[in-house]
Amino acid sequence: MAYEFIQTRVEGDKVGIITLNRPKQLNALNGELMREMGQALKEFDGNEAIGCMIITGSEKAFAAGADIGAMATYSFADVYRDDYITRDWETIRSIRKPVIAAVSGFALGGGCELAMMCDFIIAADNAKFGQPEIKLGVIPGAGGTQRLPRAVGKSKAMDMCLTARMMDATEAERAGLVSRVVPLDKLMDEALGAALIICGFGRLAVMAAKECVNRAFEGSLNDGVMFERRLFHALFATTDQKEGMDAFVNKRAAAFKHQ
Ligand code: CO8
Repeated sequence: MAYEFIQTRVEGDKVGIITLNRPKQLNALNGELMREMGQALKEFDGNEAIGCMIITGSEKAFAAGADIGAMATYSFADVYRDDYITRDWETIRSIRKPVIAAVSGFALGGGCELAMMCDFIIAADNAKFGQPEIKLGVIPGAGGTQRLPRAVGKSKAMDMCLTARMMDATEAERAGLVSRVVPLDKLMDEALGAALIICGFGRLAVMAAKECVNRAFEGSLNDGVMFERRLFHALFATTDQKEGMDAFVNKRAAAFKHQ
């Protein structure tokens, strides 16, 4: 299957690898990319030969967030009526085989959220994680306000969401956001090694372990994510969202009016 915004390949006949492929936009996540990723994940999940998947980006960016240019002019009515952006982001949650995020470079906004939707994160030493949506006059919209506190605790999650600061790989490992940090040139070897170990175990036990850990992690997450989505969509009714995103697109500082 040929995709426009992702590349797929199979390693060792059993590990499905999805590489985000919008390098000029630092792998900014648009609707079509997320649709393609959902399709690729579902195909690997349904392929008897595949035992584990890896999602990765480029050296500079896993993904620098949802595509701000695409979102900049949307109204509340647009995003709420069409469940815009959020629609195709949920596919990954229905995947039953393990999905590893191999993160190098920026994992910001929706990019950080995508990494957190994977089962675990292996980071290169140049990885940077952040939820900078507040700078755009919005908030995380794909589970960031729910998964980040569960991963790193309330204080650090508040710090990240309210100040928009980035966390480097060392801090991310210390805080429990990522499971391992490796030198950049070893990232894919490390992720592939972990995936092949998983593939060597019984498929049913692997799926059951994933399901159970998620059960522990996701109690009442649905409510949290729905709540977050309504507020994320509602922020498209504000002047500050238009200002924040227009400022980014036009490469100028935002002047928020708090309305
Ligand atoms: N969207 C669109 N384009 C982007 C994005 C983005 N998120 N990030 C970078 N780009 C583009 C830039 O516009 C630039 O394009 P061009 O070359 O045409 O000017 C190109 O990528 C390279 O970027 P920079 O020149 O800015 O590269 P730098 O190395 O100077 O900076 C940064 C890298 C720090 C990553 C910077 O690009 C940046 O701050 N990007 C935006 C990060 C951000 O705010 N992310 C959050 C986006 S909002 C979001 O993710 C909401 C999630 C909601 C999900 C809801 C779904 C359910």
